[in-house]
Amino acid sequence: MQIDIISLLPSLLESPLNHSILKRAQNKGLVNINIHNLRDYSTHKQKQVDDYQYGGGAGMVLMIEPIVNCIEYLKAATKYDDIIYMSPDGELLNQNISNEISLKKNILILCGHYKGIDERVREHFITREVSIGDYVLTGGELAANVLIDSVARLLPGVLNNETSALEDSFQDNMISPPVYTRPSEFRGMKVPEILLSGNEKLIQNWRTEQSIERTKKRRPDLL
Ligand code: 6GU
Repeated sequence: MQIDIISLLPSLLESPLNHSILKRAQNKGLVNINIHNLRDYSTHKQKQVDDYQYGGGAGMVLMIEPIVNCIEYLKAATKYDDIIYMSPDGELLNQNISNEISLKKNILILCGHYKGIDERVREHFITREVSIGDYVLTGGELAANVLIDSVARLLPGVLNNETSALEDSFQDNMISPPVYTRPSEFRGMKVPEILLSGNEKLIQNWRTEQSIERTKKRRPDLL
């Protein structure tokens, strides 16, 4: 999969992409992630990328020209399955959306800033708008990192255990059961006996039960 990101703050995106699982996924060639600095596509002398909004009001708006310059430059080399704008008024990210996006070959993600971007970009160039929750961030970068992380870990070969993404919370609209590791007893706090029993069938049943109980209690909206 190829993921291109357009951002005014590339360094804000970098760290999460260059550690642990995402770093390994890129090194293995399972995902190719490129960050493009929007400012490089400004044709202004001062590399301006934002301006006051028509009609008045506080807050700067990202201008259409540098964004379209950048999108068109990238589109000349790559055919994108989706051009995604990260925005708090987009569709709310969930596991289904991450699964769906993980099946695409090439995606382009645009991170907004300030008051937003010129609406004409959204109307004519963006194919999908994604939000990571009902709260406002200073820009789309952190949200893009969340989206990319949730998508990249689903790509074949990215996680060590082939089945582990399938058993995630939310993958079947259920919360995962609790997990434990050694020691089996710590300051009198014990691991549930059944997990030490070695009986796979009983353990599987227990996990399913726990999963249902937790979902009922914590996220009844999922049931
Ligand atoms: Cl995608 N962007 C911003 N700026 N704020 C958000 C968001 C995105 N998702 C939730 N809040």
